Amino acid sequence: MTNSATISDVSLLDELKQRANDQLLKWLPDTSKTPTNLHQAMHYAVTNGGKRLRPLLVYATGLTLGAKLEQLDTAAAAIELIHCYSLVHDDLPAMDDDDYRRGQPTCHKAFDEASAILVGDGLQTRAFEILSAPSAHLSTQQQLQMINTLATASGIHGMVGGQALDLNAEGQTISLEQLENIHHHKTGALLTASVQLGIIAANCNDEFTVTQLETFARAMGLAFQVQDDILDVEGSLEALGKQPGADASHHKATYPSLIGLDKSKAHLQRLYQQSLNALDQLSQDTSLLEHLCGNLIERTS
Ligand code: GRG
Repeated sequence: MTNSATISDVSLLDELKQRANDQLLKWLPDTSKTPTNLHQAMHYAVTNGGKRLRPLLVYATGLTLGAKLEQLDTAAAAIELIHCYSLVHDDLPAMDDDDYRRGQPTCHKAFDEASAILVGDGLQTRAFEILSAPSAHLSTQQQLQMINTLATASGIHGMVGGQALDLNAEGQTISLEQLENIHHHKTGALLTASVQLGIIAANCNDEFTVTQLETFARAMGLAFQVQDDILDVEGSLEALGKQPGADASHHKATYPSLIGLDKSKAHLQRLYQQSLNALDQLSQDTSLLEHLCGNLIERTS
């Protein structure tokens, strides 16, 4: 493993988060080179905190299946670049119009709107640039599969499509089924892609293993969103790094608004169990993925 931690050691997650941060710094543009304002804004949008959940899922899945860290590095960085771009664009006045993200002014507040749009564009294209660059650790077939997986999950069939559904639903009465569909696209697709990137890096073609991991990812992705909705009701400004109550003020349908807080919490526990059950079926040591999933359910930010 990285230093001394083994796959069942919780401290490995801290080491992997550090590795993800190092990778991101490696691929971000030089802030002393022109256009310096764009490069500085890109740094700001990526290095302003963040749990690095998606890179951690890439590393944890890959390591569980026997991949080497070097085979996971570009995928881990690329998916976080996509996630950071989505947050910058989501915070823009034309979308959620948020002033704070990760406890600091949003990118368009710290810089300006035009810069924030370009930051998102620059981060997104950089993700595919690094995934497609010549690699000493991945075959071209693996690279192509990774690019296809990330593009599909982040584009119209995934996150971008989900964001459109979400914007269309503002102020509307929607069913629980419609809400789940929005979340599977808007946030679930990228979380599932994180697991799929780890599977590709490990060259795992075992159908049963892939199905169980995708079942895990789907349940965990939804659990992540239910927890996000609960935090928007019960979370604090300090822990969240943004104002709670944003969903209600945007008249957004959420789990608490549709089924109430208690039922939302019970639903979260059910989804957590489903994700653990899927991992339980696997012959590999899945303790790293279990730790990560547990952290996610208990998160306060
Ligand atoms: C603008 C195309 C486009 C898409 C935006 C994901 C998304 C789509 C918007 C984010 C809106 C939001 C707050 C959704 C709730 C779930 C979520 C993605 C929370 C933020 O992710 P974390 O908790 O963030 O992983 P950190 O800051 O830890 O990286």
